[in-house]
Amino acid sequence: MENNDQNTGWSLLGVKPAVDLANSWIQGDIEVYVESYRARFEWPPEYPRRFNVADENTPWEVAYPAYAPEYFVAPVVLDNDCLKKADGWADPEDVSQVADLPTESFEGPLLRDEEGRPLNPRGRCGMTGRGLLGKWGPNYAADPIITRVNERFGDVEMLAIQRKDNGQWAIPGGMVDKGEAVSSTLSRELKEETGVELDFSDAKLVYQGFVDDRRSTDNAWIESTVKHLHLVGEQAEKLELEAGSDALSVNWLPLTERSLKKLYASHGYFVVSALGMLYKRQPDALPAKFLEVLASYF
Ligand code: RP5
Repeated sequence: MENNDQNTGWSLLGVKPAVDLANSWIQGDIEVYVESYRARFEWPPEYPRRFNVADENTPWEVAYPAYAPEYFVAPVVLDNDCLKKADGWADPEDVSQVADLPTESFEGPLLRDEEGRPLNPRGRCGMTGRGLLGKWGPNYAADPIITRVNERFGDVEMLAIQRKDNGQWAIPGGMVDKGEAVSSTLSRELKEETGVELDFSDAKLVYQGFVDDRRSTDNAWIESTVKHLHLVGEQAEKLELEAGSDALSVNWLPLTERSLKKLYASHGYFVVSALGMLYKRQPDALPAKFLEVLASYF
């Protein structure tokens, strides 16, 4: 007999265990956690080498007397100290001078070290200081995910930028400016990086929390609000794309197992989550063959 489960739409898949896993995850039975991997094993070229932290030594609760990470704050961060420069976007280097140092983030209450510096909720990263990040503690970002189905090829695509800093494809997200509402950041970043103007009032919330970004340190990291808009029909066709100053290029990126896994930071996970949520709300919004791609992410 043919292996076709008409009711679920998983019939073309031939990778049952992964599909079962994906299905359970889409139904909300499995919680996926964004772990720190890039935050421990990757870093931008201007960073010193990270201290190598094994999985079991990552949590702050685990005593690790041999831990001796380097302290690093990039010169561009020191040059943008808001107490020294009128339009500076960075906190002062002396953490005790930060007026509104957060005590909690999307990840919950924050620990501090003996100097009063906030501690990364995912544990040790192999480097102290702020690296390239301006804020002590959480540095808030916003990530607008825009997807569509390419009717010609039957692919699911996302509006993606190629980042200037490392050439990786990414969601066109960015940092939330001081006093800015996240909904404004989503549309501002999308416009600045892709030339596209969209209203996010109906966008679906996908995720709020830690991003596994290679700029992370023990004392500074990125947390993002991720929202999703899935475009259909003319709305998806008529957008005119223009790469902004932070992007090498902008394009509709076909989503495959490989392209999703190669996205910047935790962006692959965010996009898979957004599309899993869409599938749960509206199973016919995605071509059946795309479910294989979602399943392959696990
Ligand atoms: C990622 O870095 C976030 O998910 C967001 O996409 C991005 C913000 O940093 P910039 O693009 O402004 O460098 O961690």
